Amino acid sequence: MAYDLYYWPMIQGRGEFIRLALEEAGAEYVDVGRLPEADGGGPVAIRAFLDDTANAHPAYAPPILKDGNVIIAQTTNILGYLAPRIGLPPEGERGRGWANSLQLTISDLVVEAHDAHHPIGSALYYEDQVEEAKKRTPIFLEQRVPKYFTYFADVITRNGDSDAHLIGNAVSDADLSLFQVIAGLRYAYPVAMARIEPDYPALTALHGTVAARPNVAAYLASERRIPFNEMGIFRHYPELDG
Ligand SMILES: N[C@@H](CCC(=O)N[C@@H](CS)C(=O)NCC(=O)O)C(=O)O
Repeated sequence: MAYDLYYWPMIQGRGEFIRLALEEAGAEYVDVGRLPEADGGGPVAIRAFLDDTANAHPAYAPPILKDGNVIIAQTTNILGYLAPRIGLPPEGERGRGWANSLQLTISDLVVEAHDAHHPIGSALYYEDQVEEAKKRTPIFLEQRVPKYFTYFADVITRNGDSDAHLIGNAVSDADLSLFQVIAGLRYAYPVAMARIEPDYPALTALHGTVAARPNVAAYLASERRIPFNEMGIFRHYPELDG
């Protein structure tokens, strides 16, 4: 039976971490929000799912995964549930605990990436907080990104795999998520990333390893991959780059 992914259809957002895992594994899934409204999709379907009072385990926010009558929310939680079921490593309690630690750290970085352009409030327009974003983004790029990158590059080095995986010698859900963050930061900050990334060749190698996976490459080239845009987590505002 196909998994149902409930996520906003106009952005990659946090739904992309789930899409990438499902795509790499070749798992069958329905991206409910991207179906036409006439077929039960669109943002209306996501809203209706969130508001469904019959749901005993209501989710606070998308992404949400439905597997039969199992409903799971929170990106890292979803990936922890999905990975062993769709054949993504690592296996076992110890391995999954490590993967989840990495996913939660990636998720912290994702929050900071979002808050760099929305430092005052996510419900406000970017235009209403540009001046604050201009103060926060240099700190994000000069202090926080290098600190996270140093950490992840160290994890790759300690893992010791020549293809730059975070865990073991095969692509895990953690690799897929870190790939997405690197891709997002490259989109949002081409100038700054051209300066920062060369200090972290292990991360460039991980990005290349994941992008070359046949299922990932096919997905990235397909219409299923929503282009980055200025509604998502990683937004390109030239005045914040550099
Ligand atoms: N910690 C949650 C965050 C979920 C989240 O913030 N979802 C966003 C879209 S990416 C949303 O719709 N948020 C609505 C809100 O926070 O009010 C996760 O990792 O899944």
